[in-house]
Amino acid sequence: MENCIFCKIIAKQIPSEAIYEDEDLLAFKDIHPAAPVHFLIIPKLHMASLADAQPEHAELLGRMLELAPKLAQEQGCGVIKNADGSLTGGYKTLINTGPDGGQEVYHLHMHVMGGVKRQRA
Ligand code: DGP
Repeated sequence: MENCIFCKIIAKQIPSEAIYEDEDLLAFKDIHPAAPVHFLIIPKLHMASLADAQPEHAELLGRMLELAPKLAQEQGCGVIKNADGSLTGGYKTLINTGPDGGQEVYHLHMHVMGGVKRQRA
């Protein structure tokens, strides 16, 4: 998609710090991190926002959700089950959608943010 900054990142016309890539998805570090670990997962298919998702995109969206915990684990903020059964670690996943949702870049993306203790939203 012309003039889409994330399509340009996918096409390697703009550099990014990629942490994962396959034929359908790309994950790269956010340029303005809001947490010690902050990366974005995007589909290579240009879709402006979650509001444009159609039933045929269900598998792609599911793959984005499936990838988040794997990459969070690799990036050092995965959920850890302790010997006593308690949990530590973890991360926040966020999809800003539309102007009132705080979306700035109109290519669907999921934020994954971790590495800091947070209050519940
Ligand atoms: P959102 O408000 O959900 O649309 O957030 C867009 C995010 O994209 C924001 O946290 C900053 C990030 N971002 C914008 N431009 C670039 C870029 O050129 N490279 C990288 N790595 N991240 C970008």
